[in-house]
Amino acid sequence: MATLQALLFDVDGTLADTERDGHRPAFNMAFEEAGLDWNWDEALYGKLLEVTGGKERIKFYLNEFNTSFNKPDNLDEFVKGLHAAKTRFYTQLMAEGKIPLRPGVENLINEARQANMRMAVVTTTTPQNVTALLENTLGSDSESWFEVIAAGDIVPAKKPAPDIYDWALEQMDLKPEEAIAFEDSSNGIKSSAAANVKTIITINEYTKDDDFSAADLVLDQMGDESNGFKVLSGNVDGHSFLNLELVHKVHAA
Ligand code: XBP
Ligand code: MG
Repeated sequence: MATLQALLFDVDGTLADTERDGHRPAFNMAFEEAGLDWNWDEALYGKLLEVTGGKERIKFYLNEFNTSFNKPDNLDEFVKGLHAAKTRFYTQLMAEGKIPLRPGVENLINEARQANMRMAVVTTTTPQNVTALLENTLGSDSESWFEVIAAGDIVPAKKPAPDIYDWALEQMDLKPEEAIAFEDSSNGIKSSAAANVKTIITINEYTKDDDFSAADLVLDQMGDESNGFKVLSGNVDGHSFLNLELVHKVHAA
């Protein structure tokens, strides 16, 4: 059995509940600024989350939910412009500090740092968004705690493709069995599982009904001493919140 050497963190939905109150309003602000009457409400956004990547999600919306919109000839450029505005609004929202980390995330990251455990971020979101979230939650130097930030268009095929995990592992010179992933969604676990990385899931409102049969552990949250997790599937060996010891046990199981 390989020794656990690295924790690979998804961002959106895993580190923080960024989708409903971060990405979604930022998309809507970009649409309004561009003079579009599009509005992604919470229910519609849940459907749009089927597709990862903001630019890809806008195109999915046009193809499936707003088919009467008269698409410009230079659709890619149009979408790119909208998405750049969305990133600007999203990073502003993060700077306002409105989105906290999920319970237990900060403790686990601190524990991992103390243990010299290697860490990386593996996400489909834009790199600036990762920086904005980390700096405004864990502190200005926190991005440097992560050896690799695998994000956005760094690989053309986003999650659920395994490419972003493959890329991060290659950068870190690790085998899949030497790492463990933290994800929150079906697209996330499809990606980590296809890269053969064991995965711990913490669900959220948008992903609670997703298929997590490939997961090694499914929790409602990481939790901490005063606010434990609920176990949805898997063995926690008497633990009440996710600490590094339990992560090691899940990896070794
Ligand atoms: C995150 C995503 C991203 C964000 C938007 O998925 O699907 O598309 O919603 O990010 P995961 P951008 O948590 O699986 O990485 O607009 O920056 O693409
Ligand atoms: Mg996610």
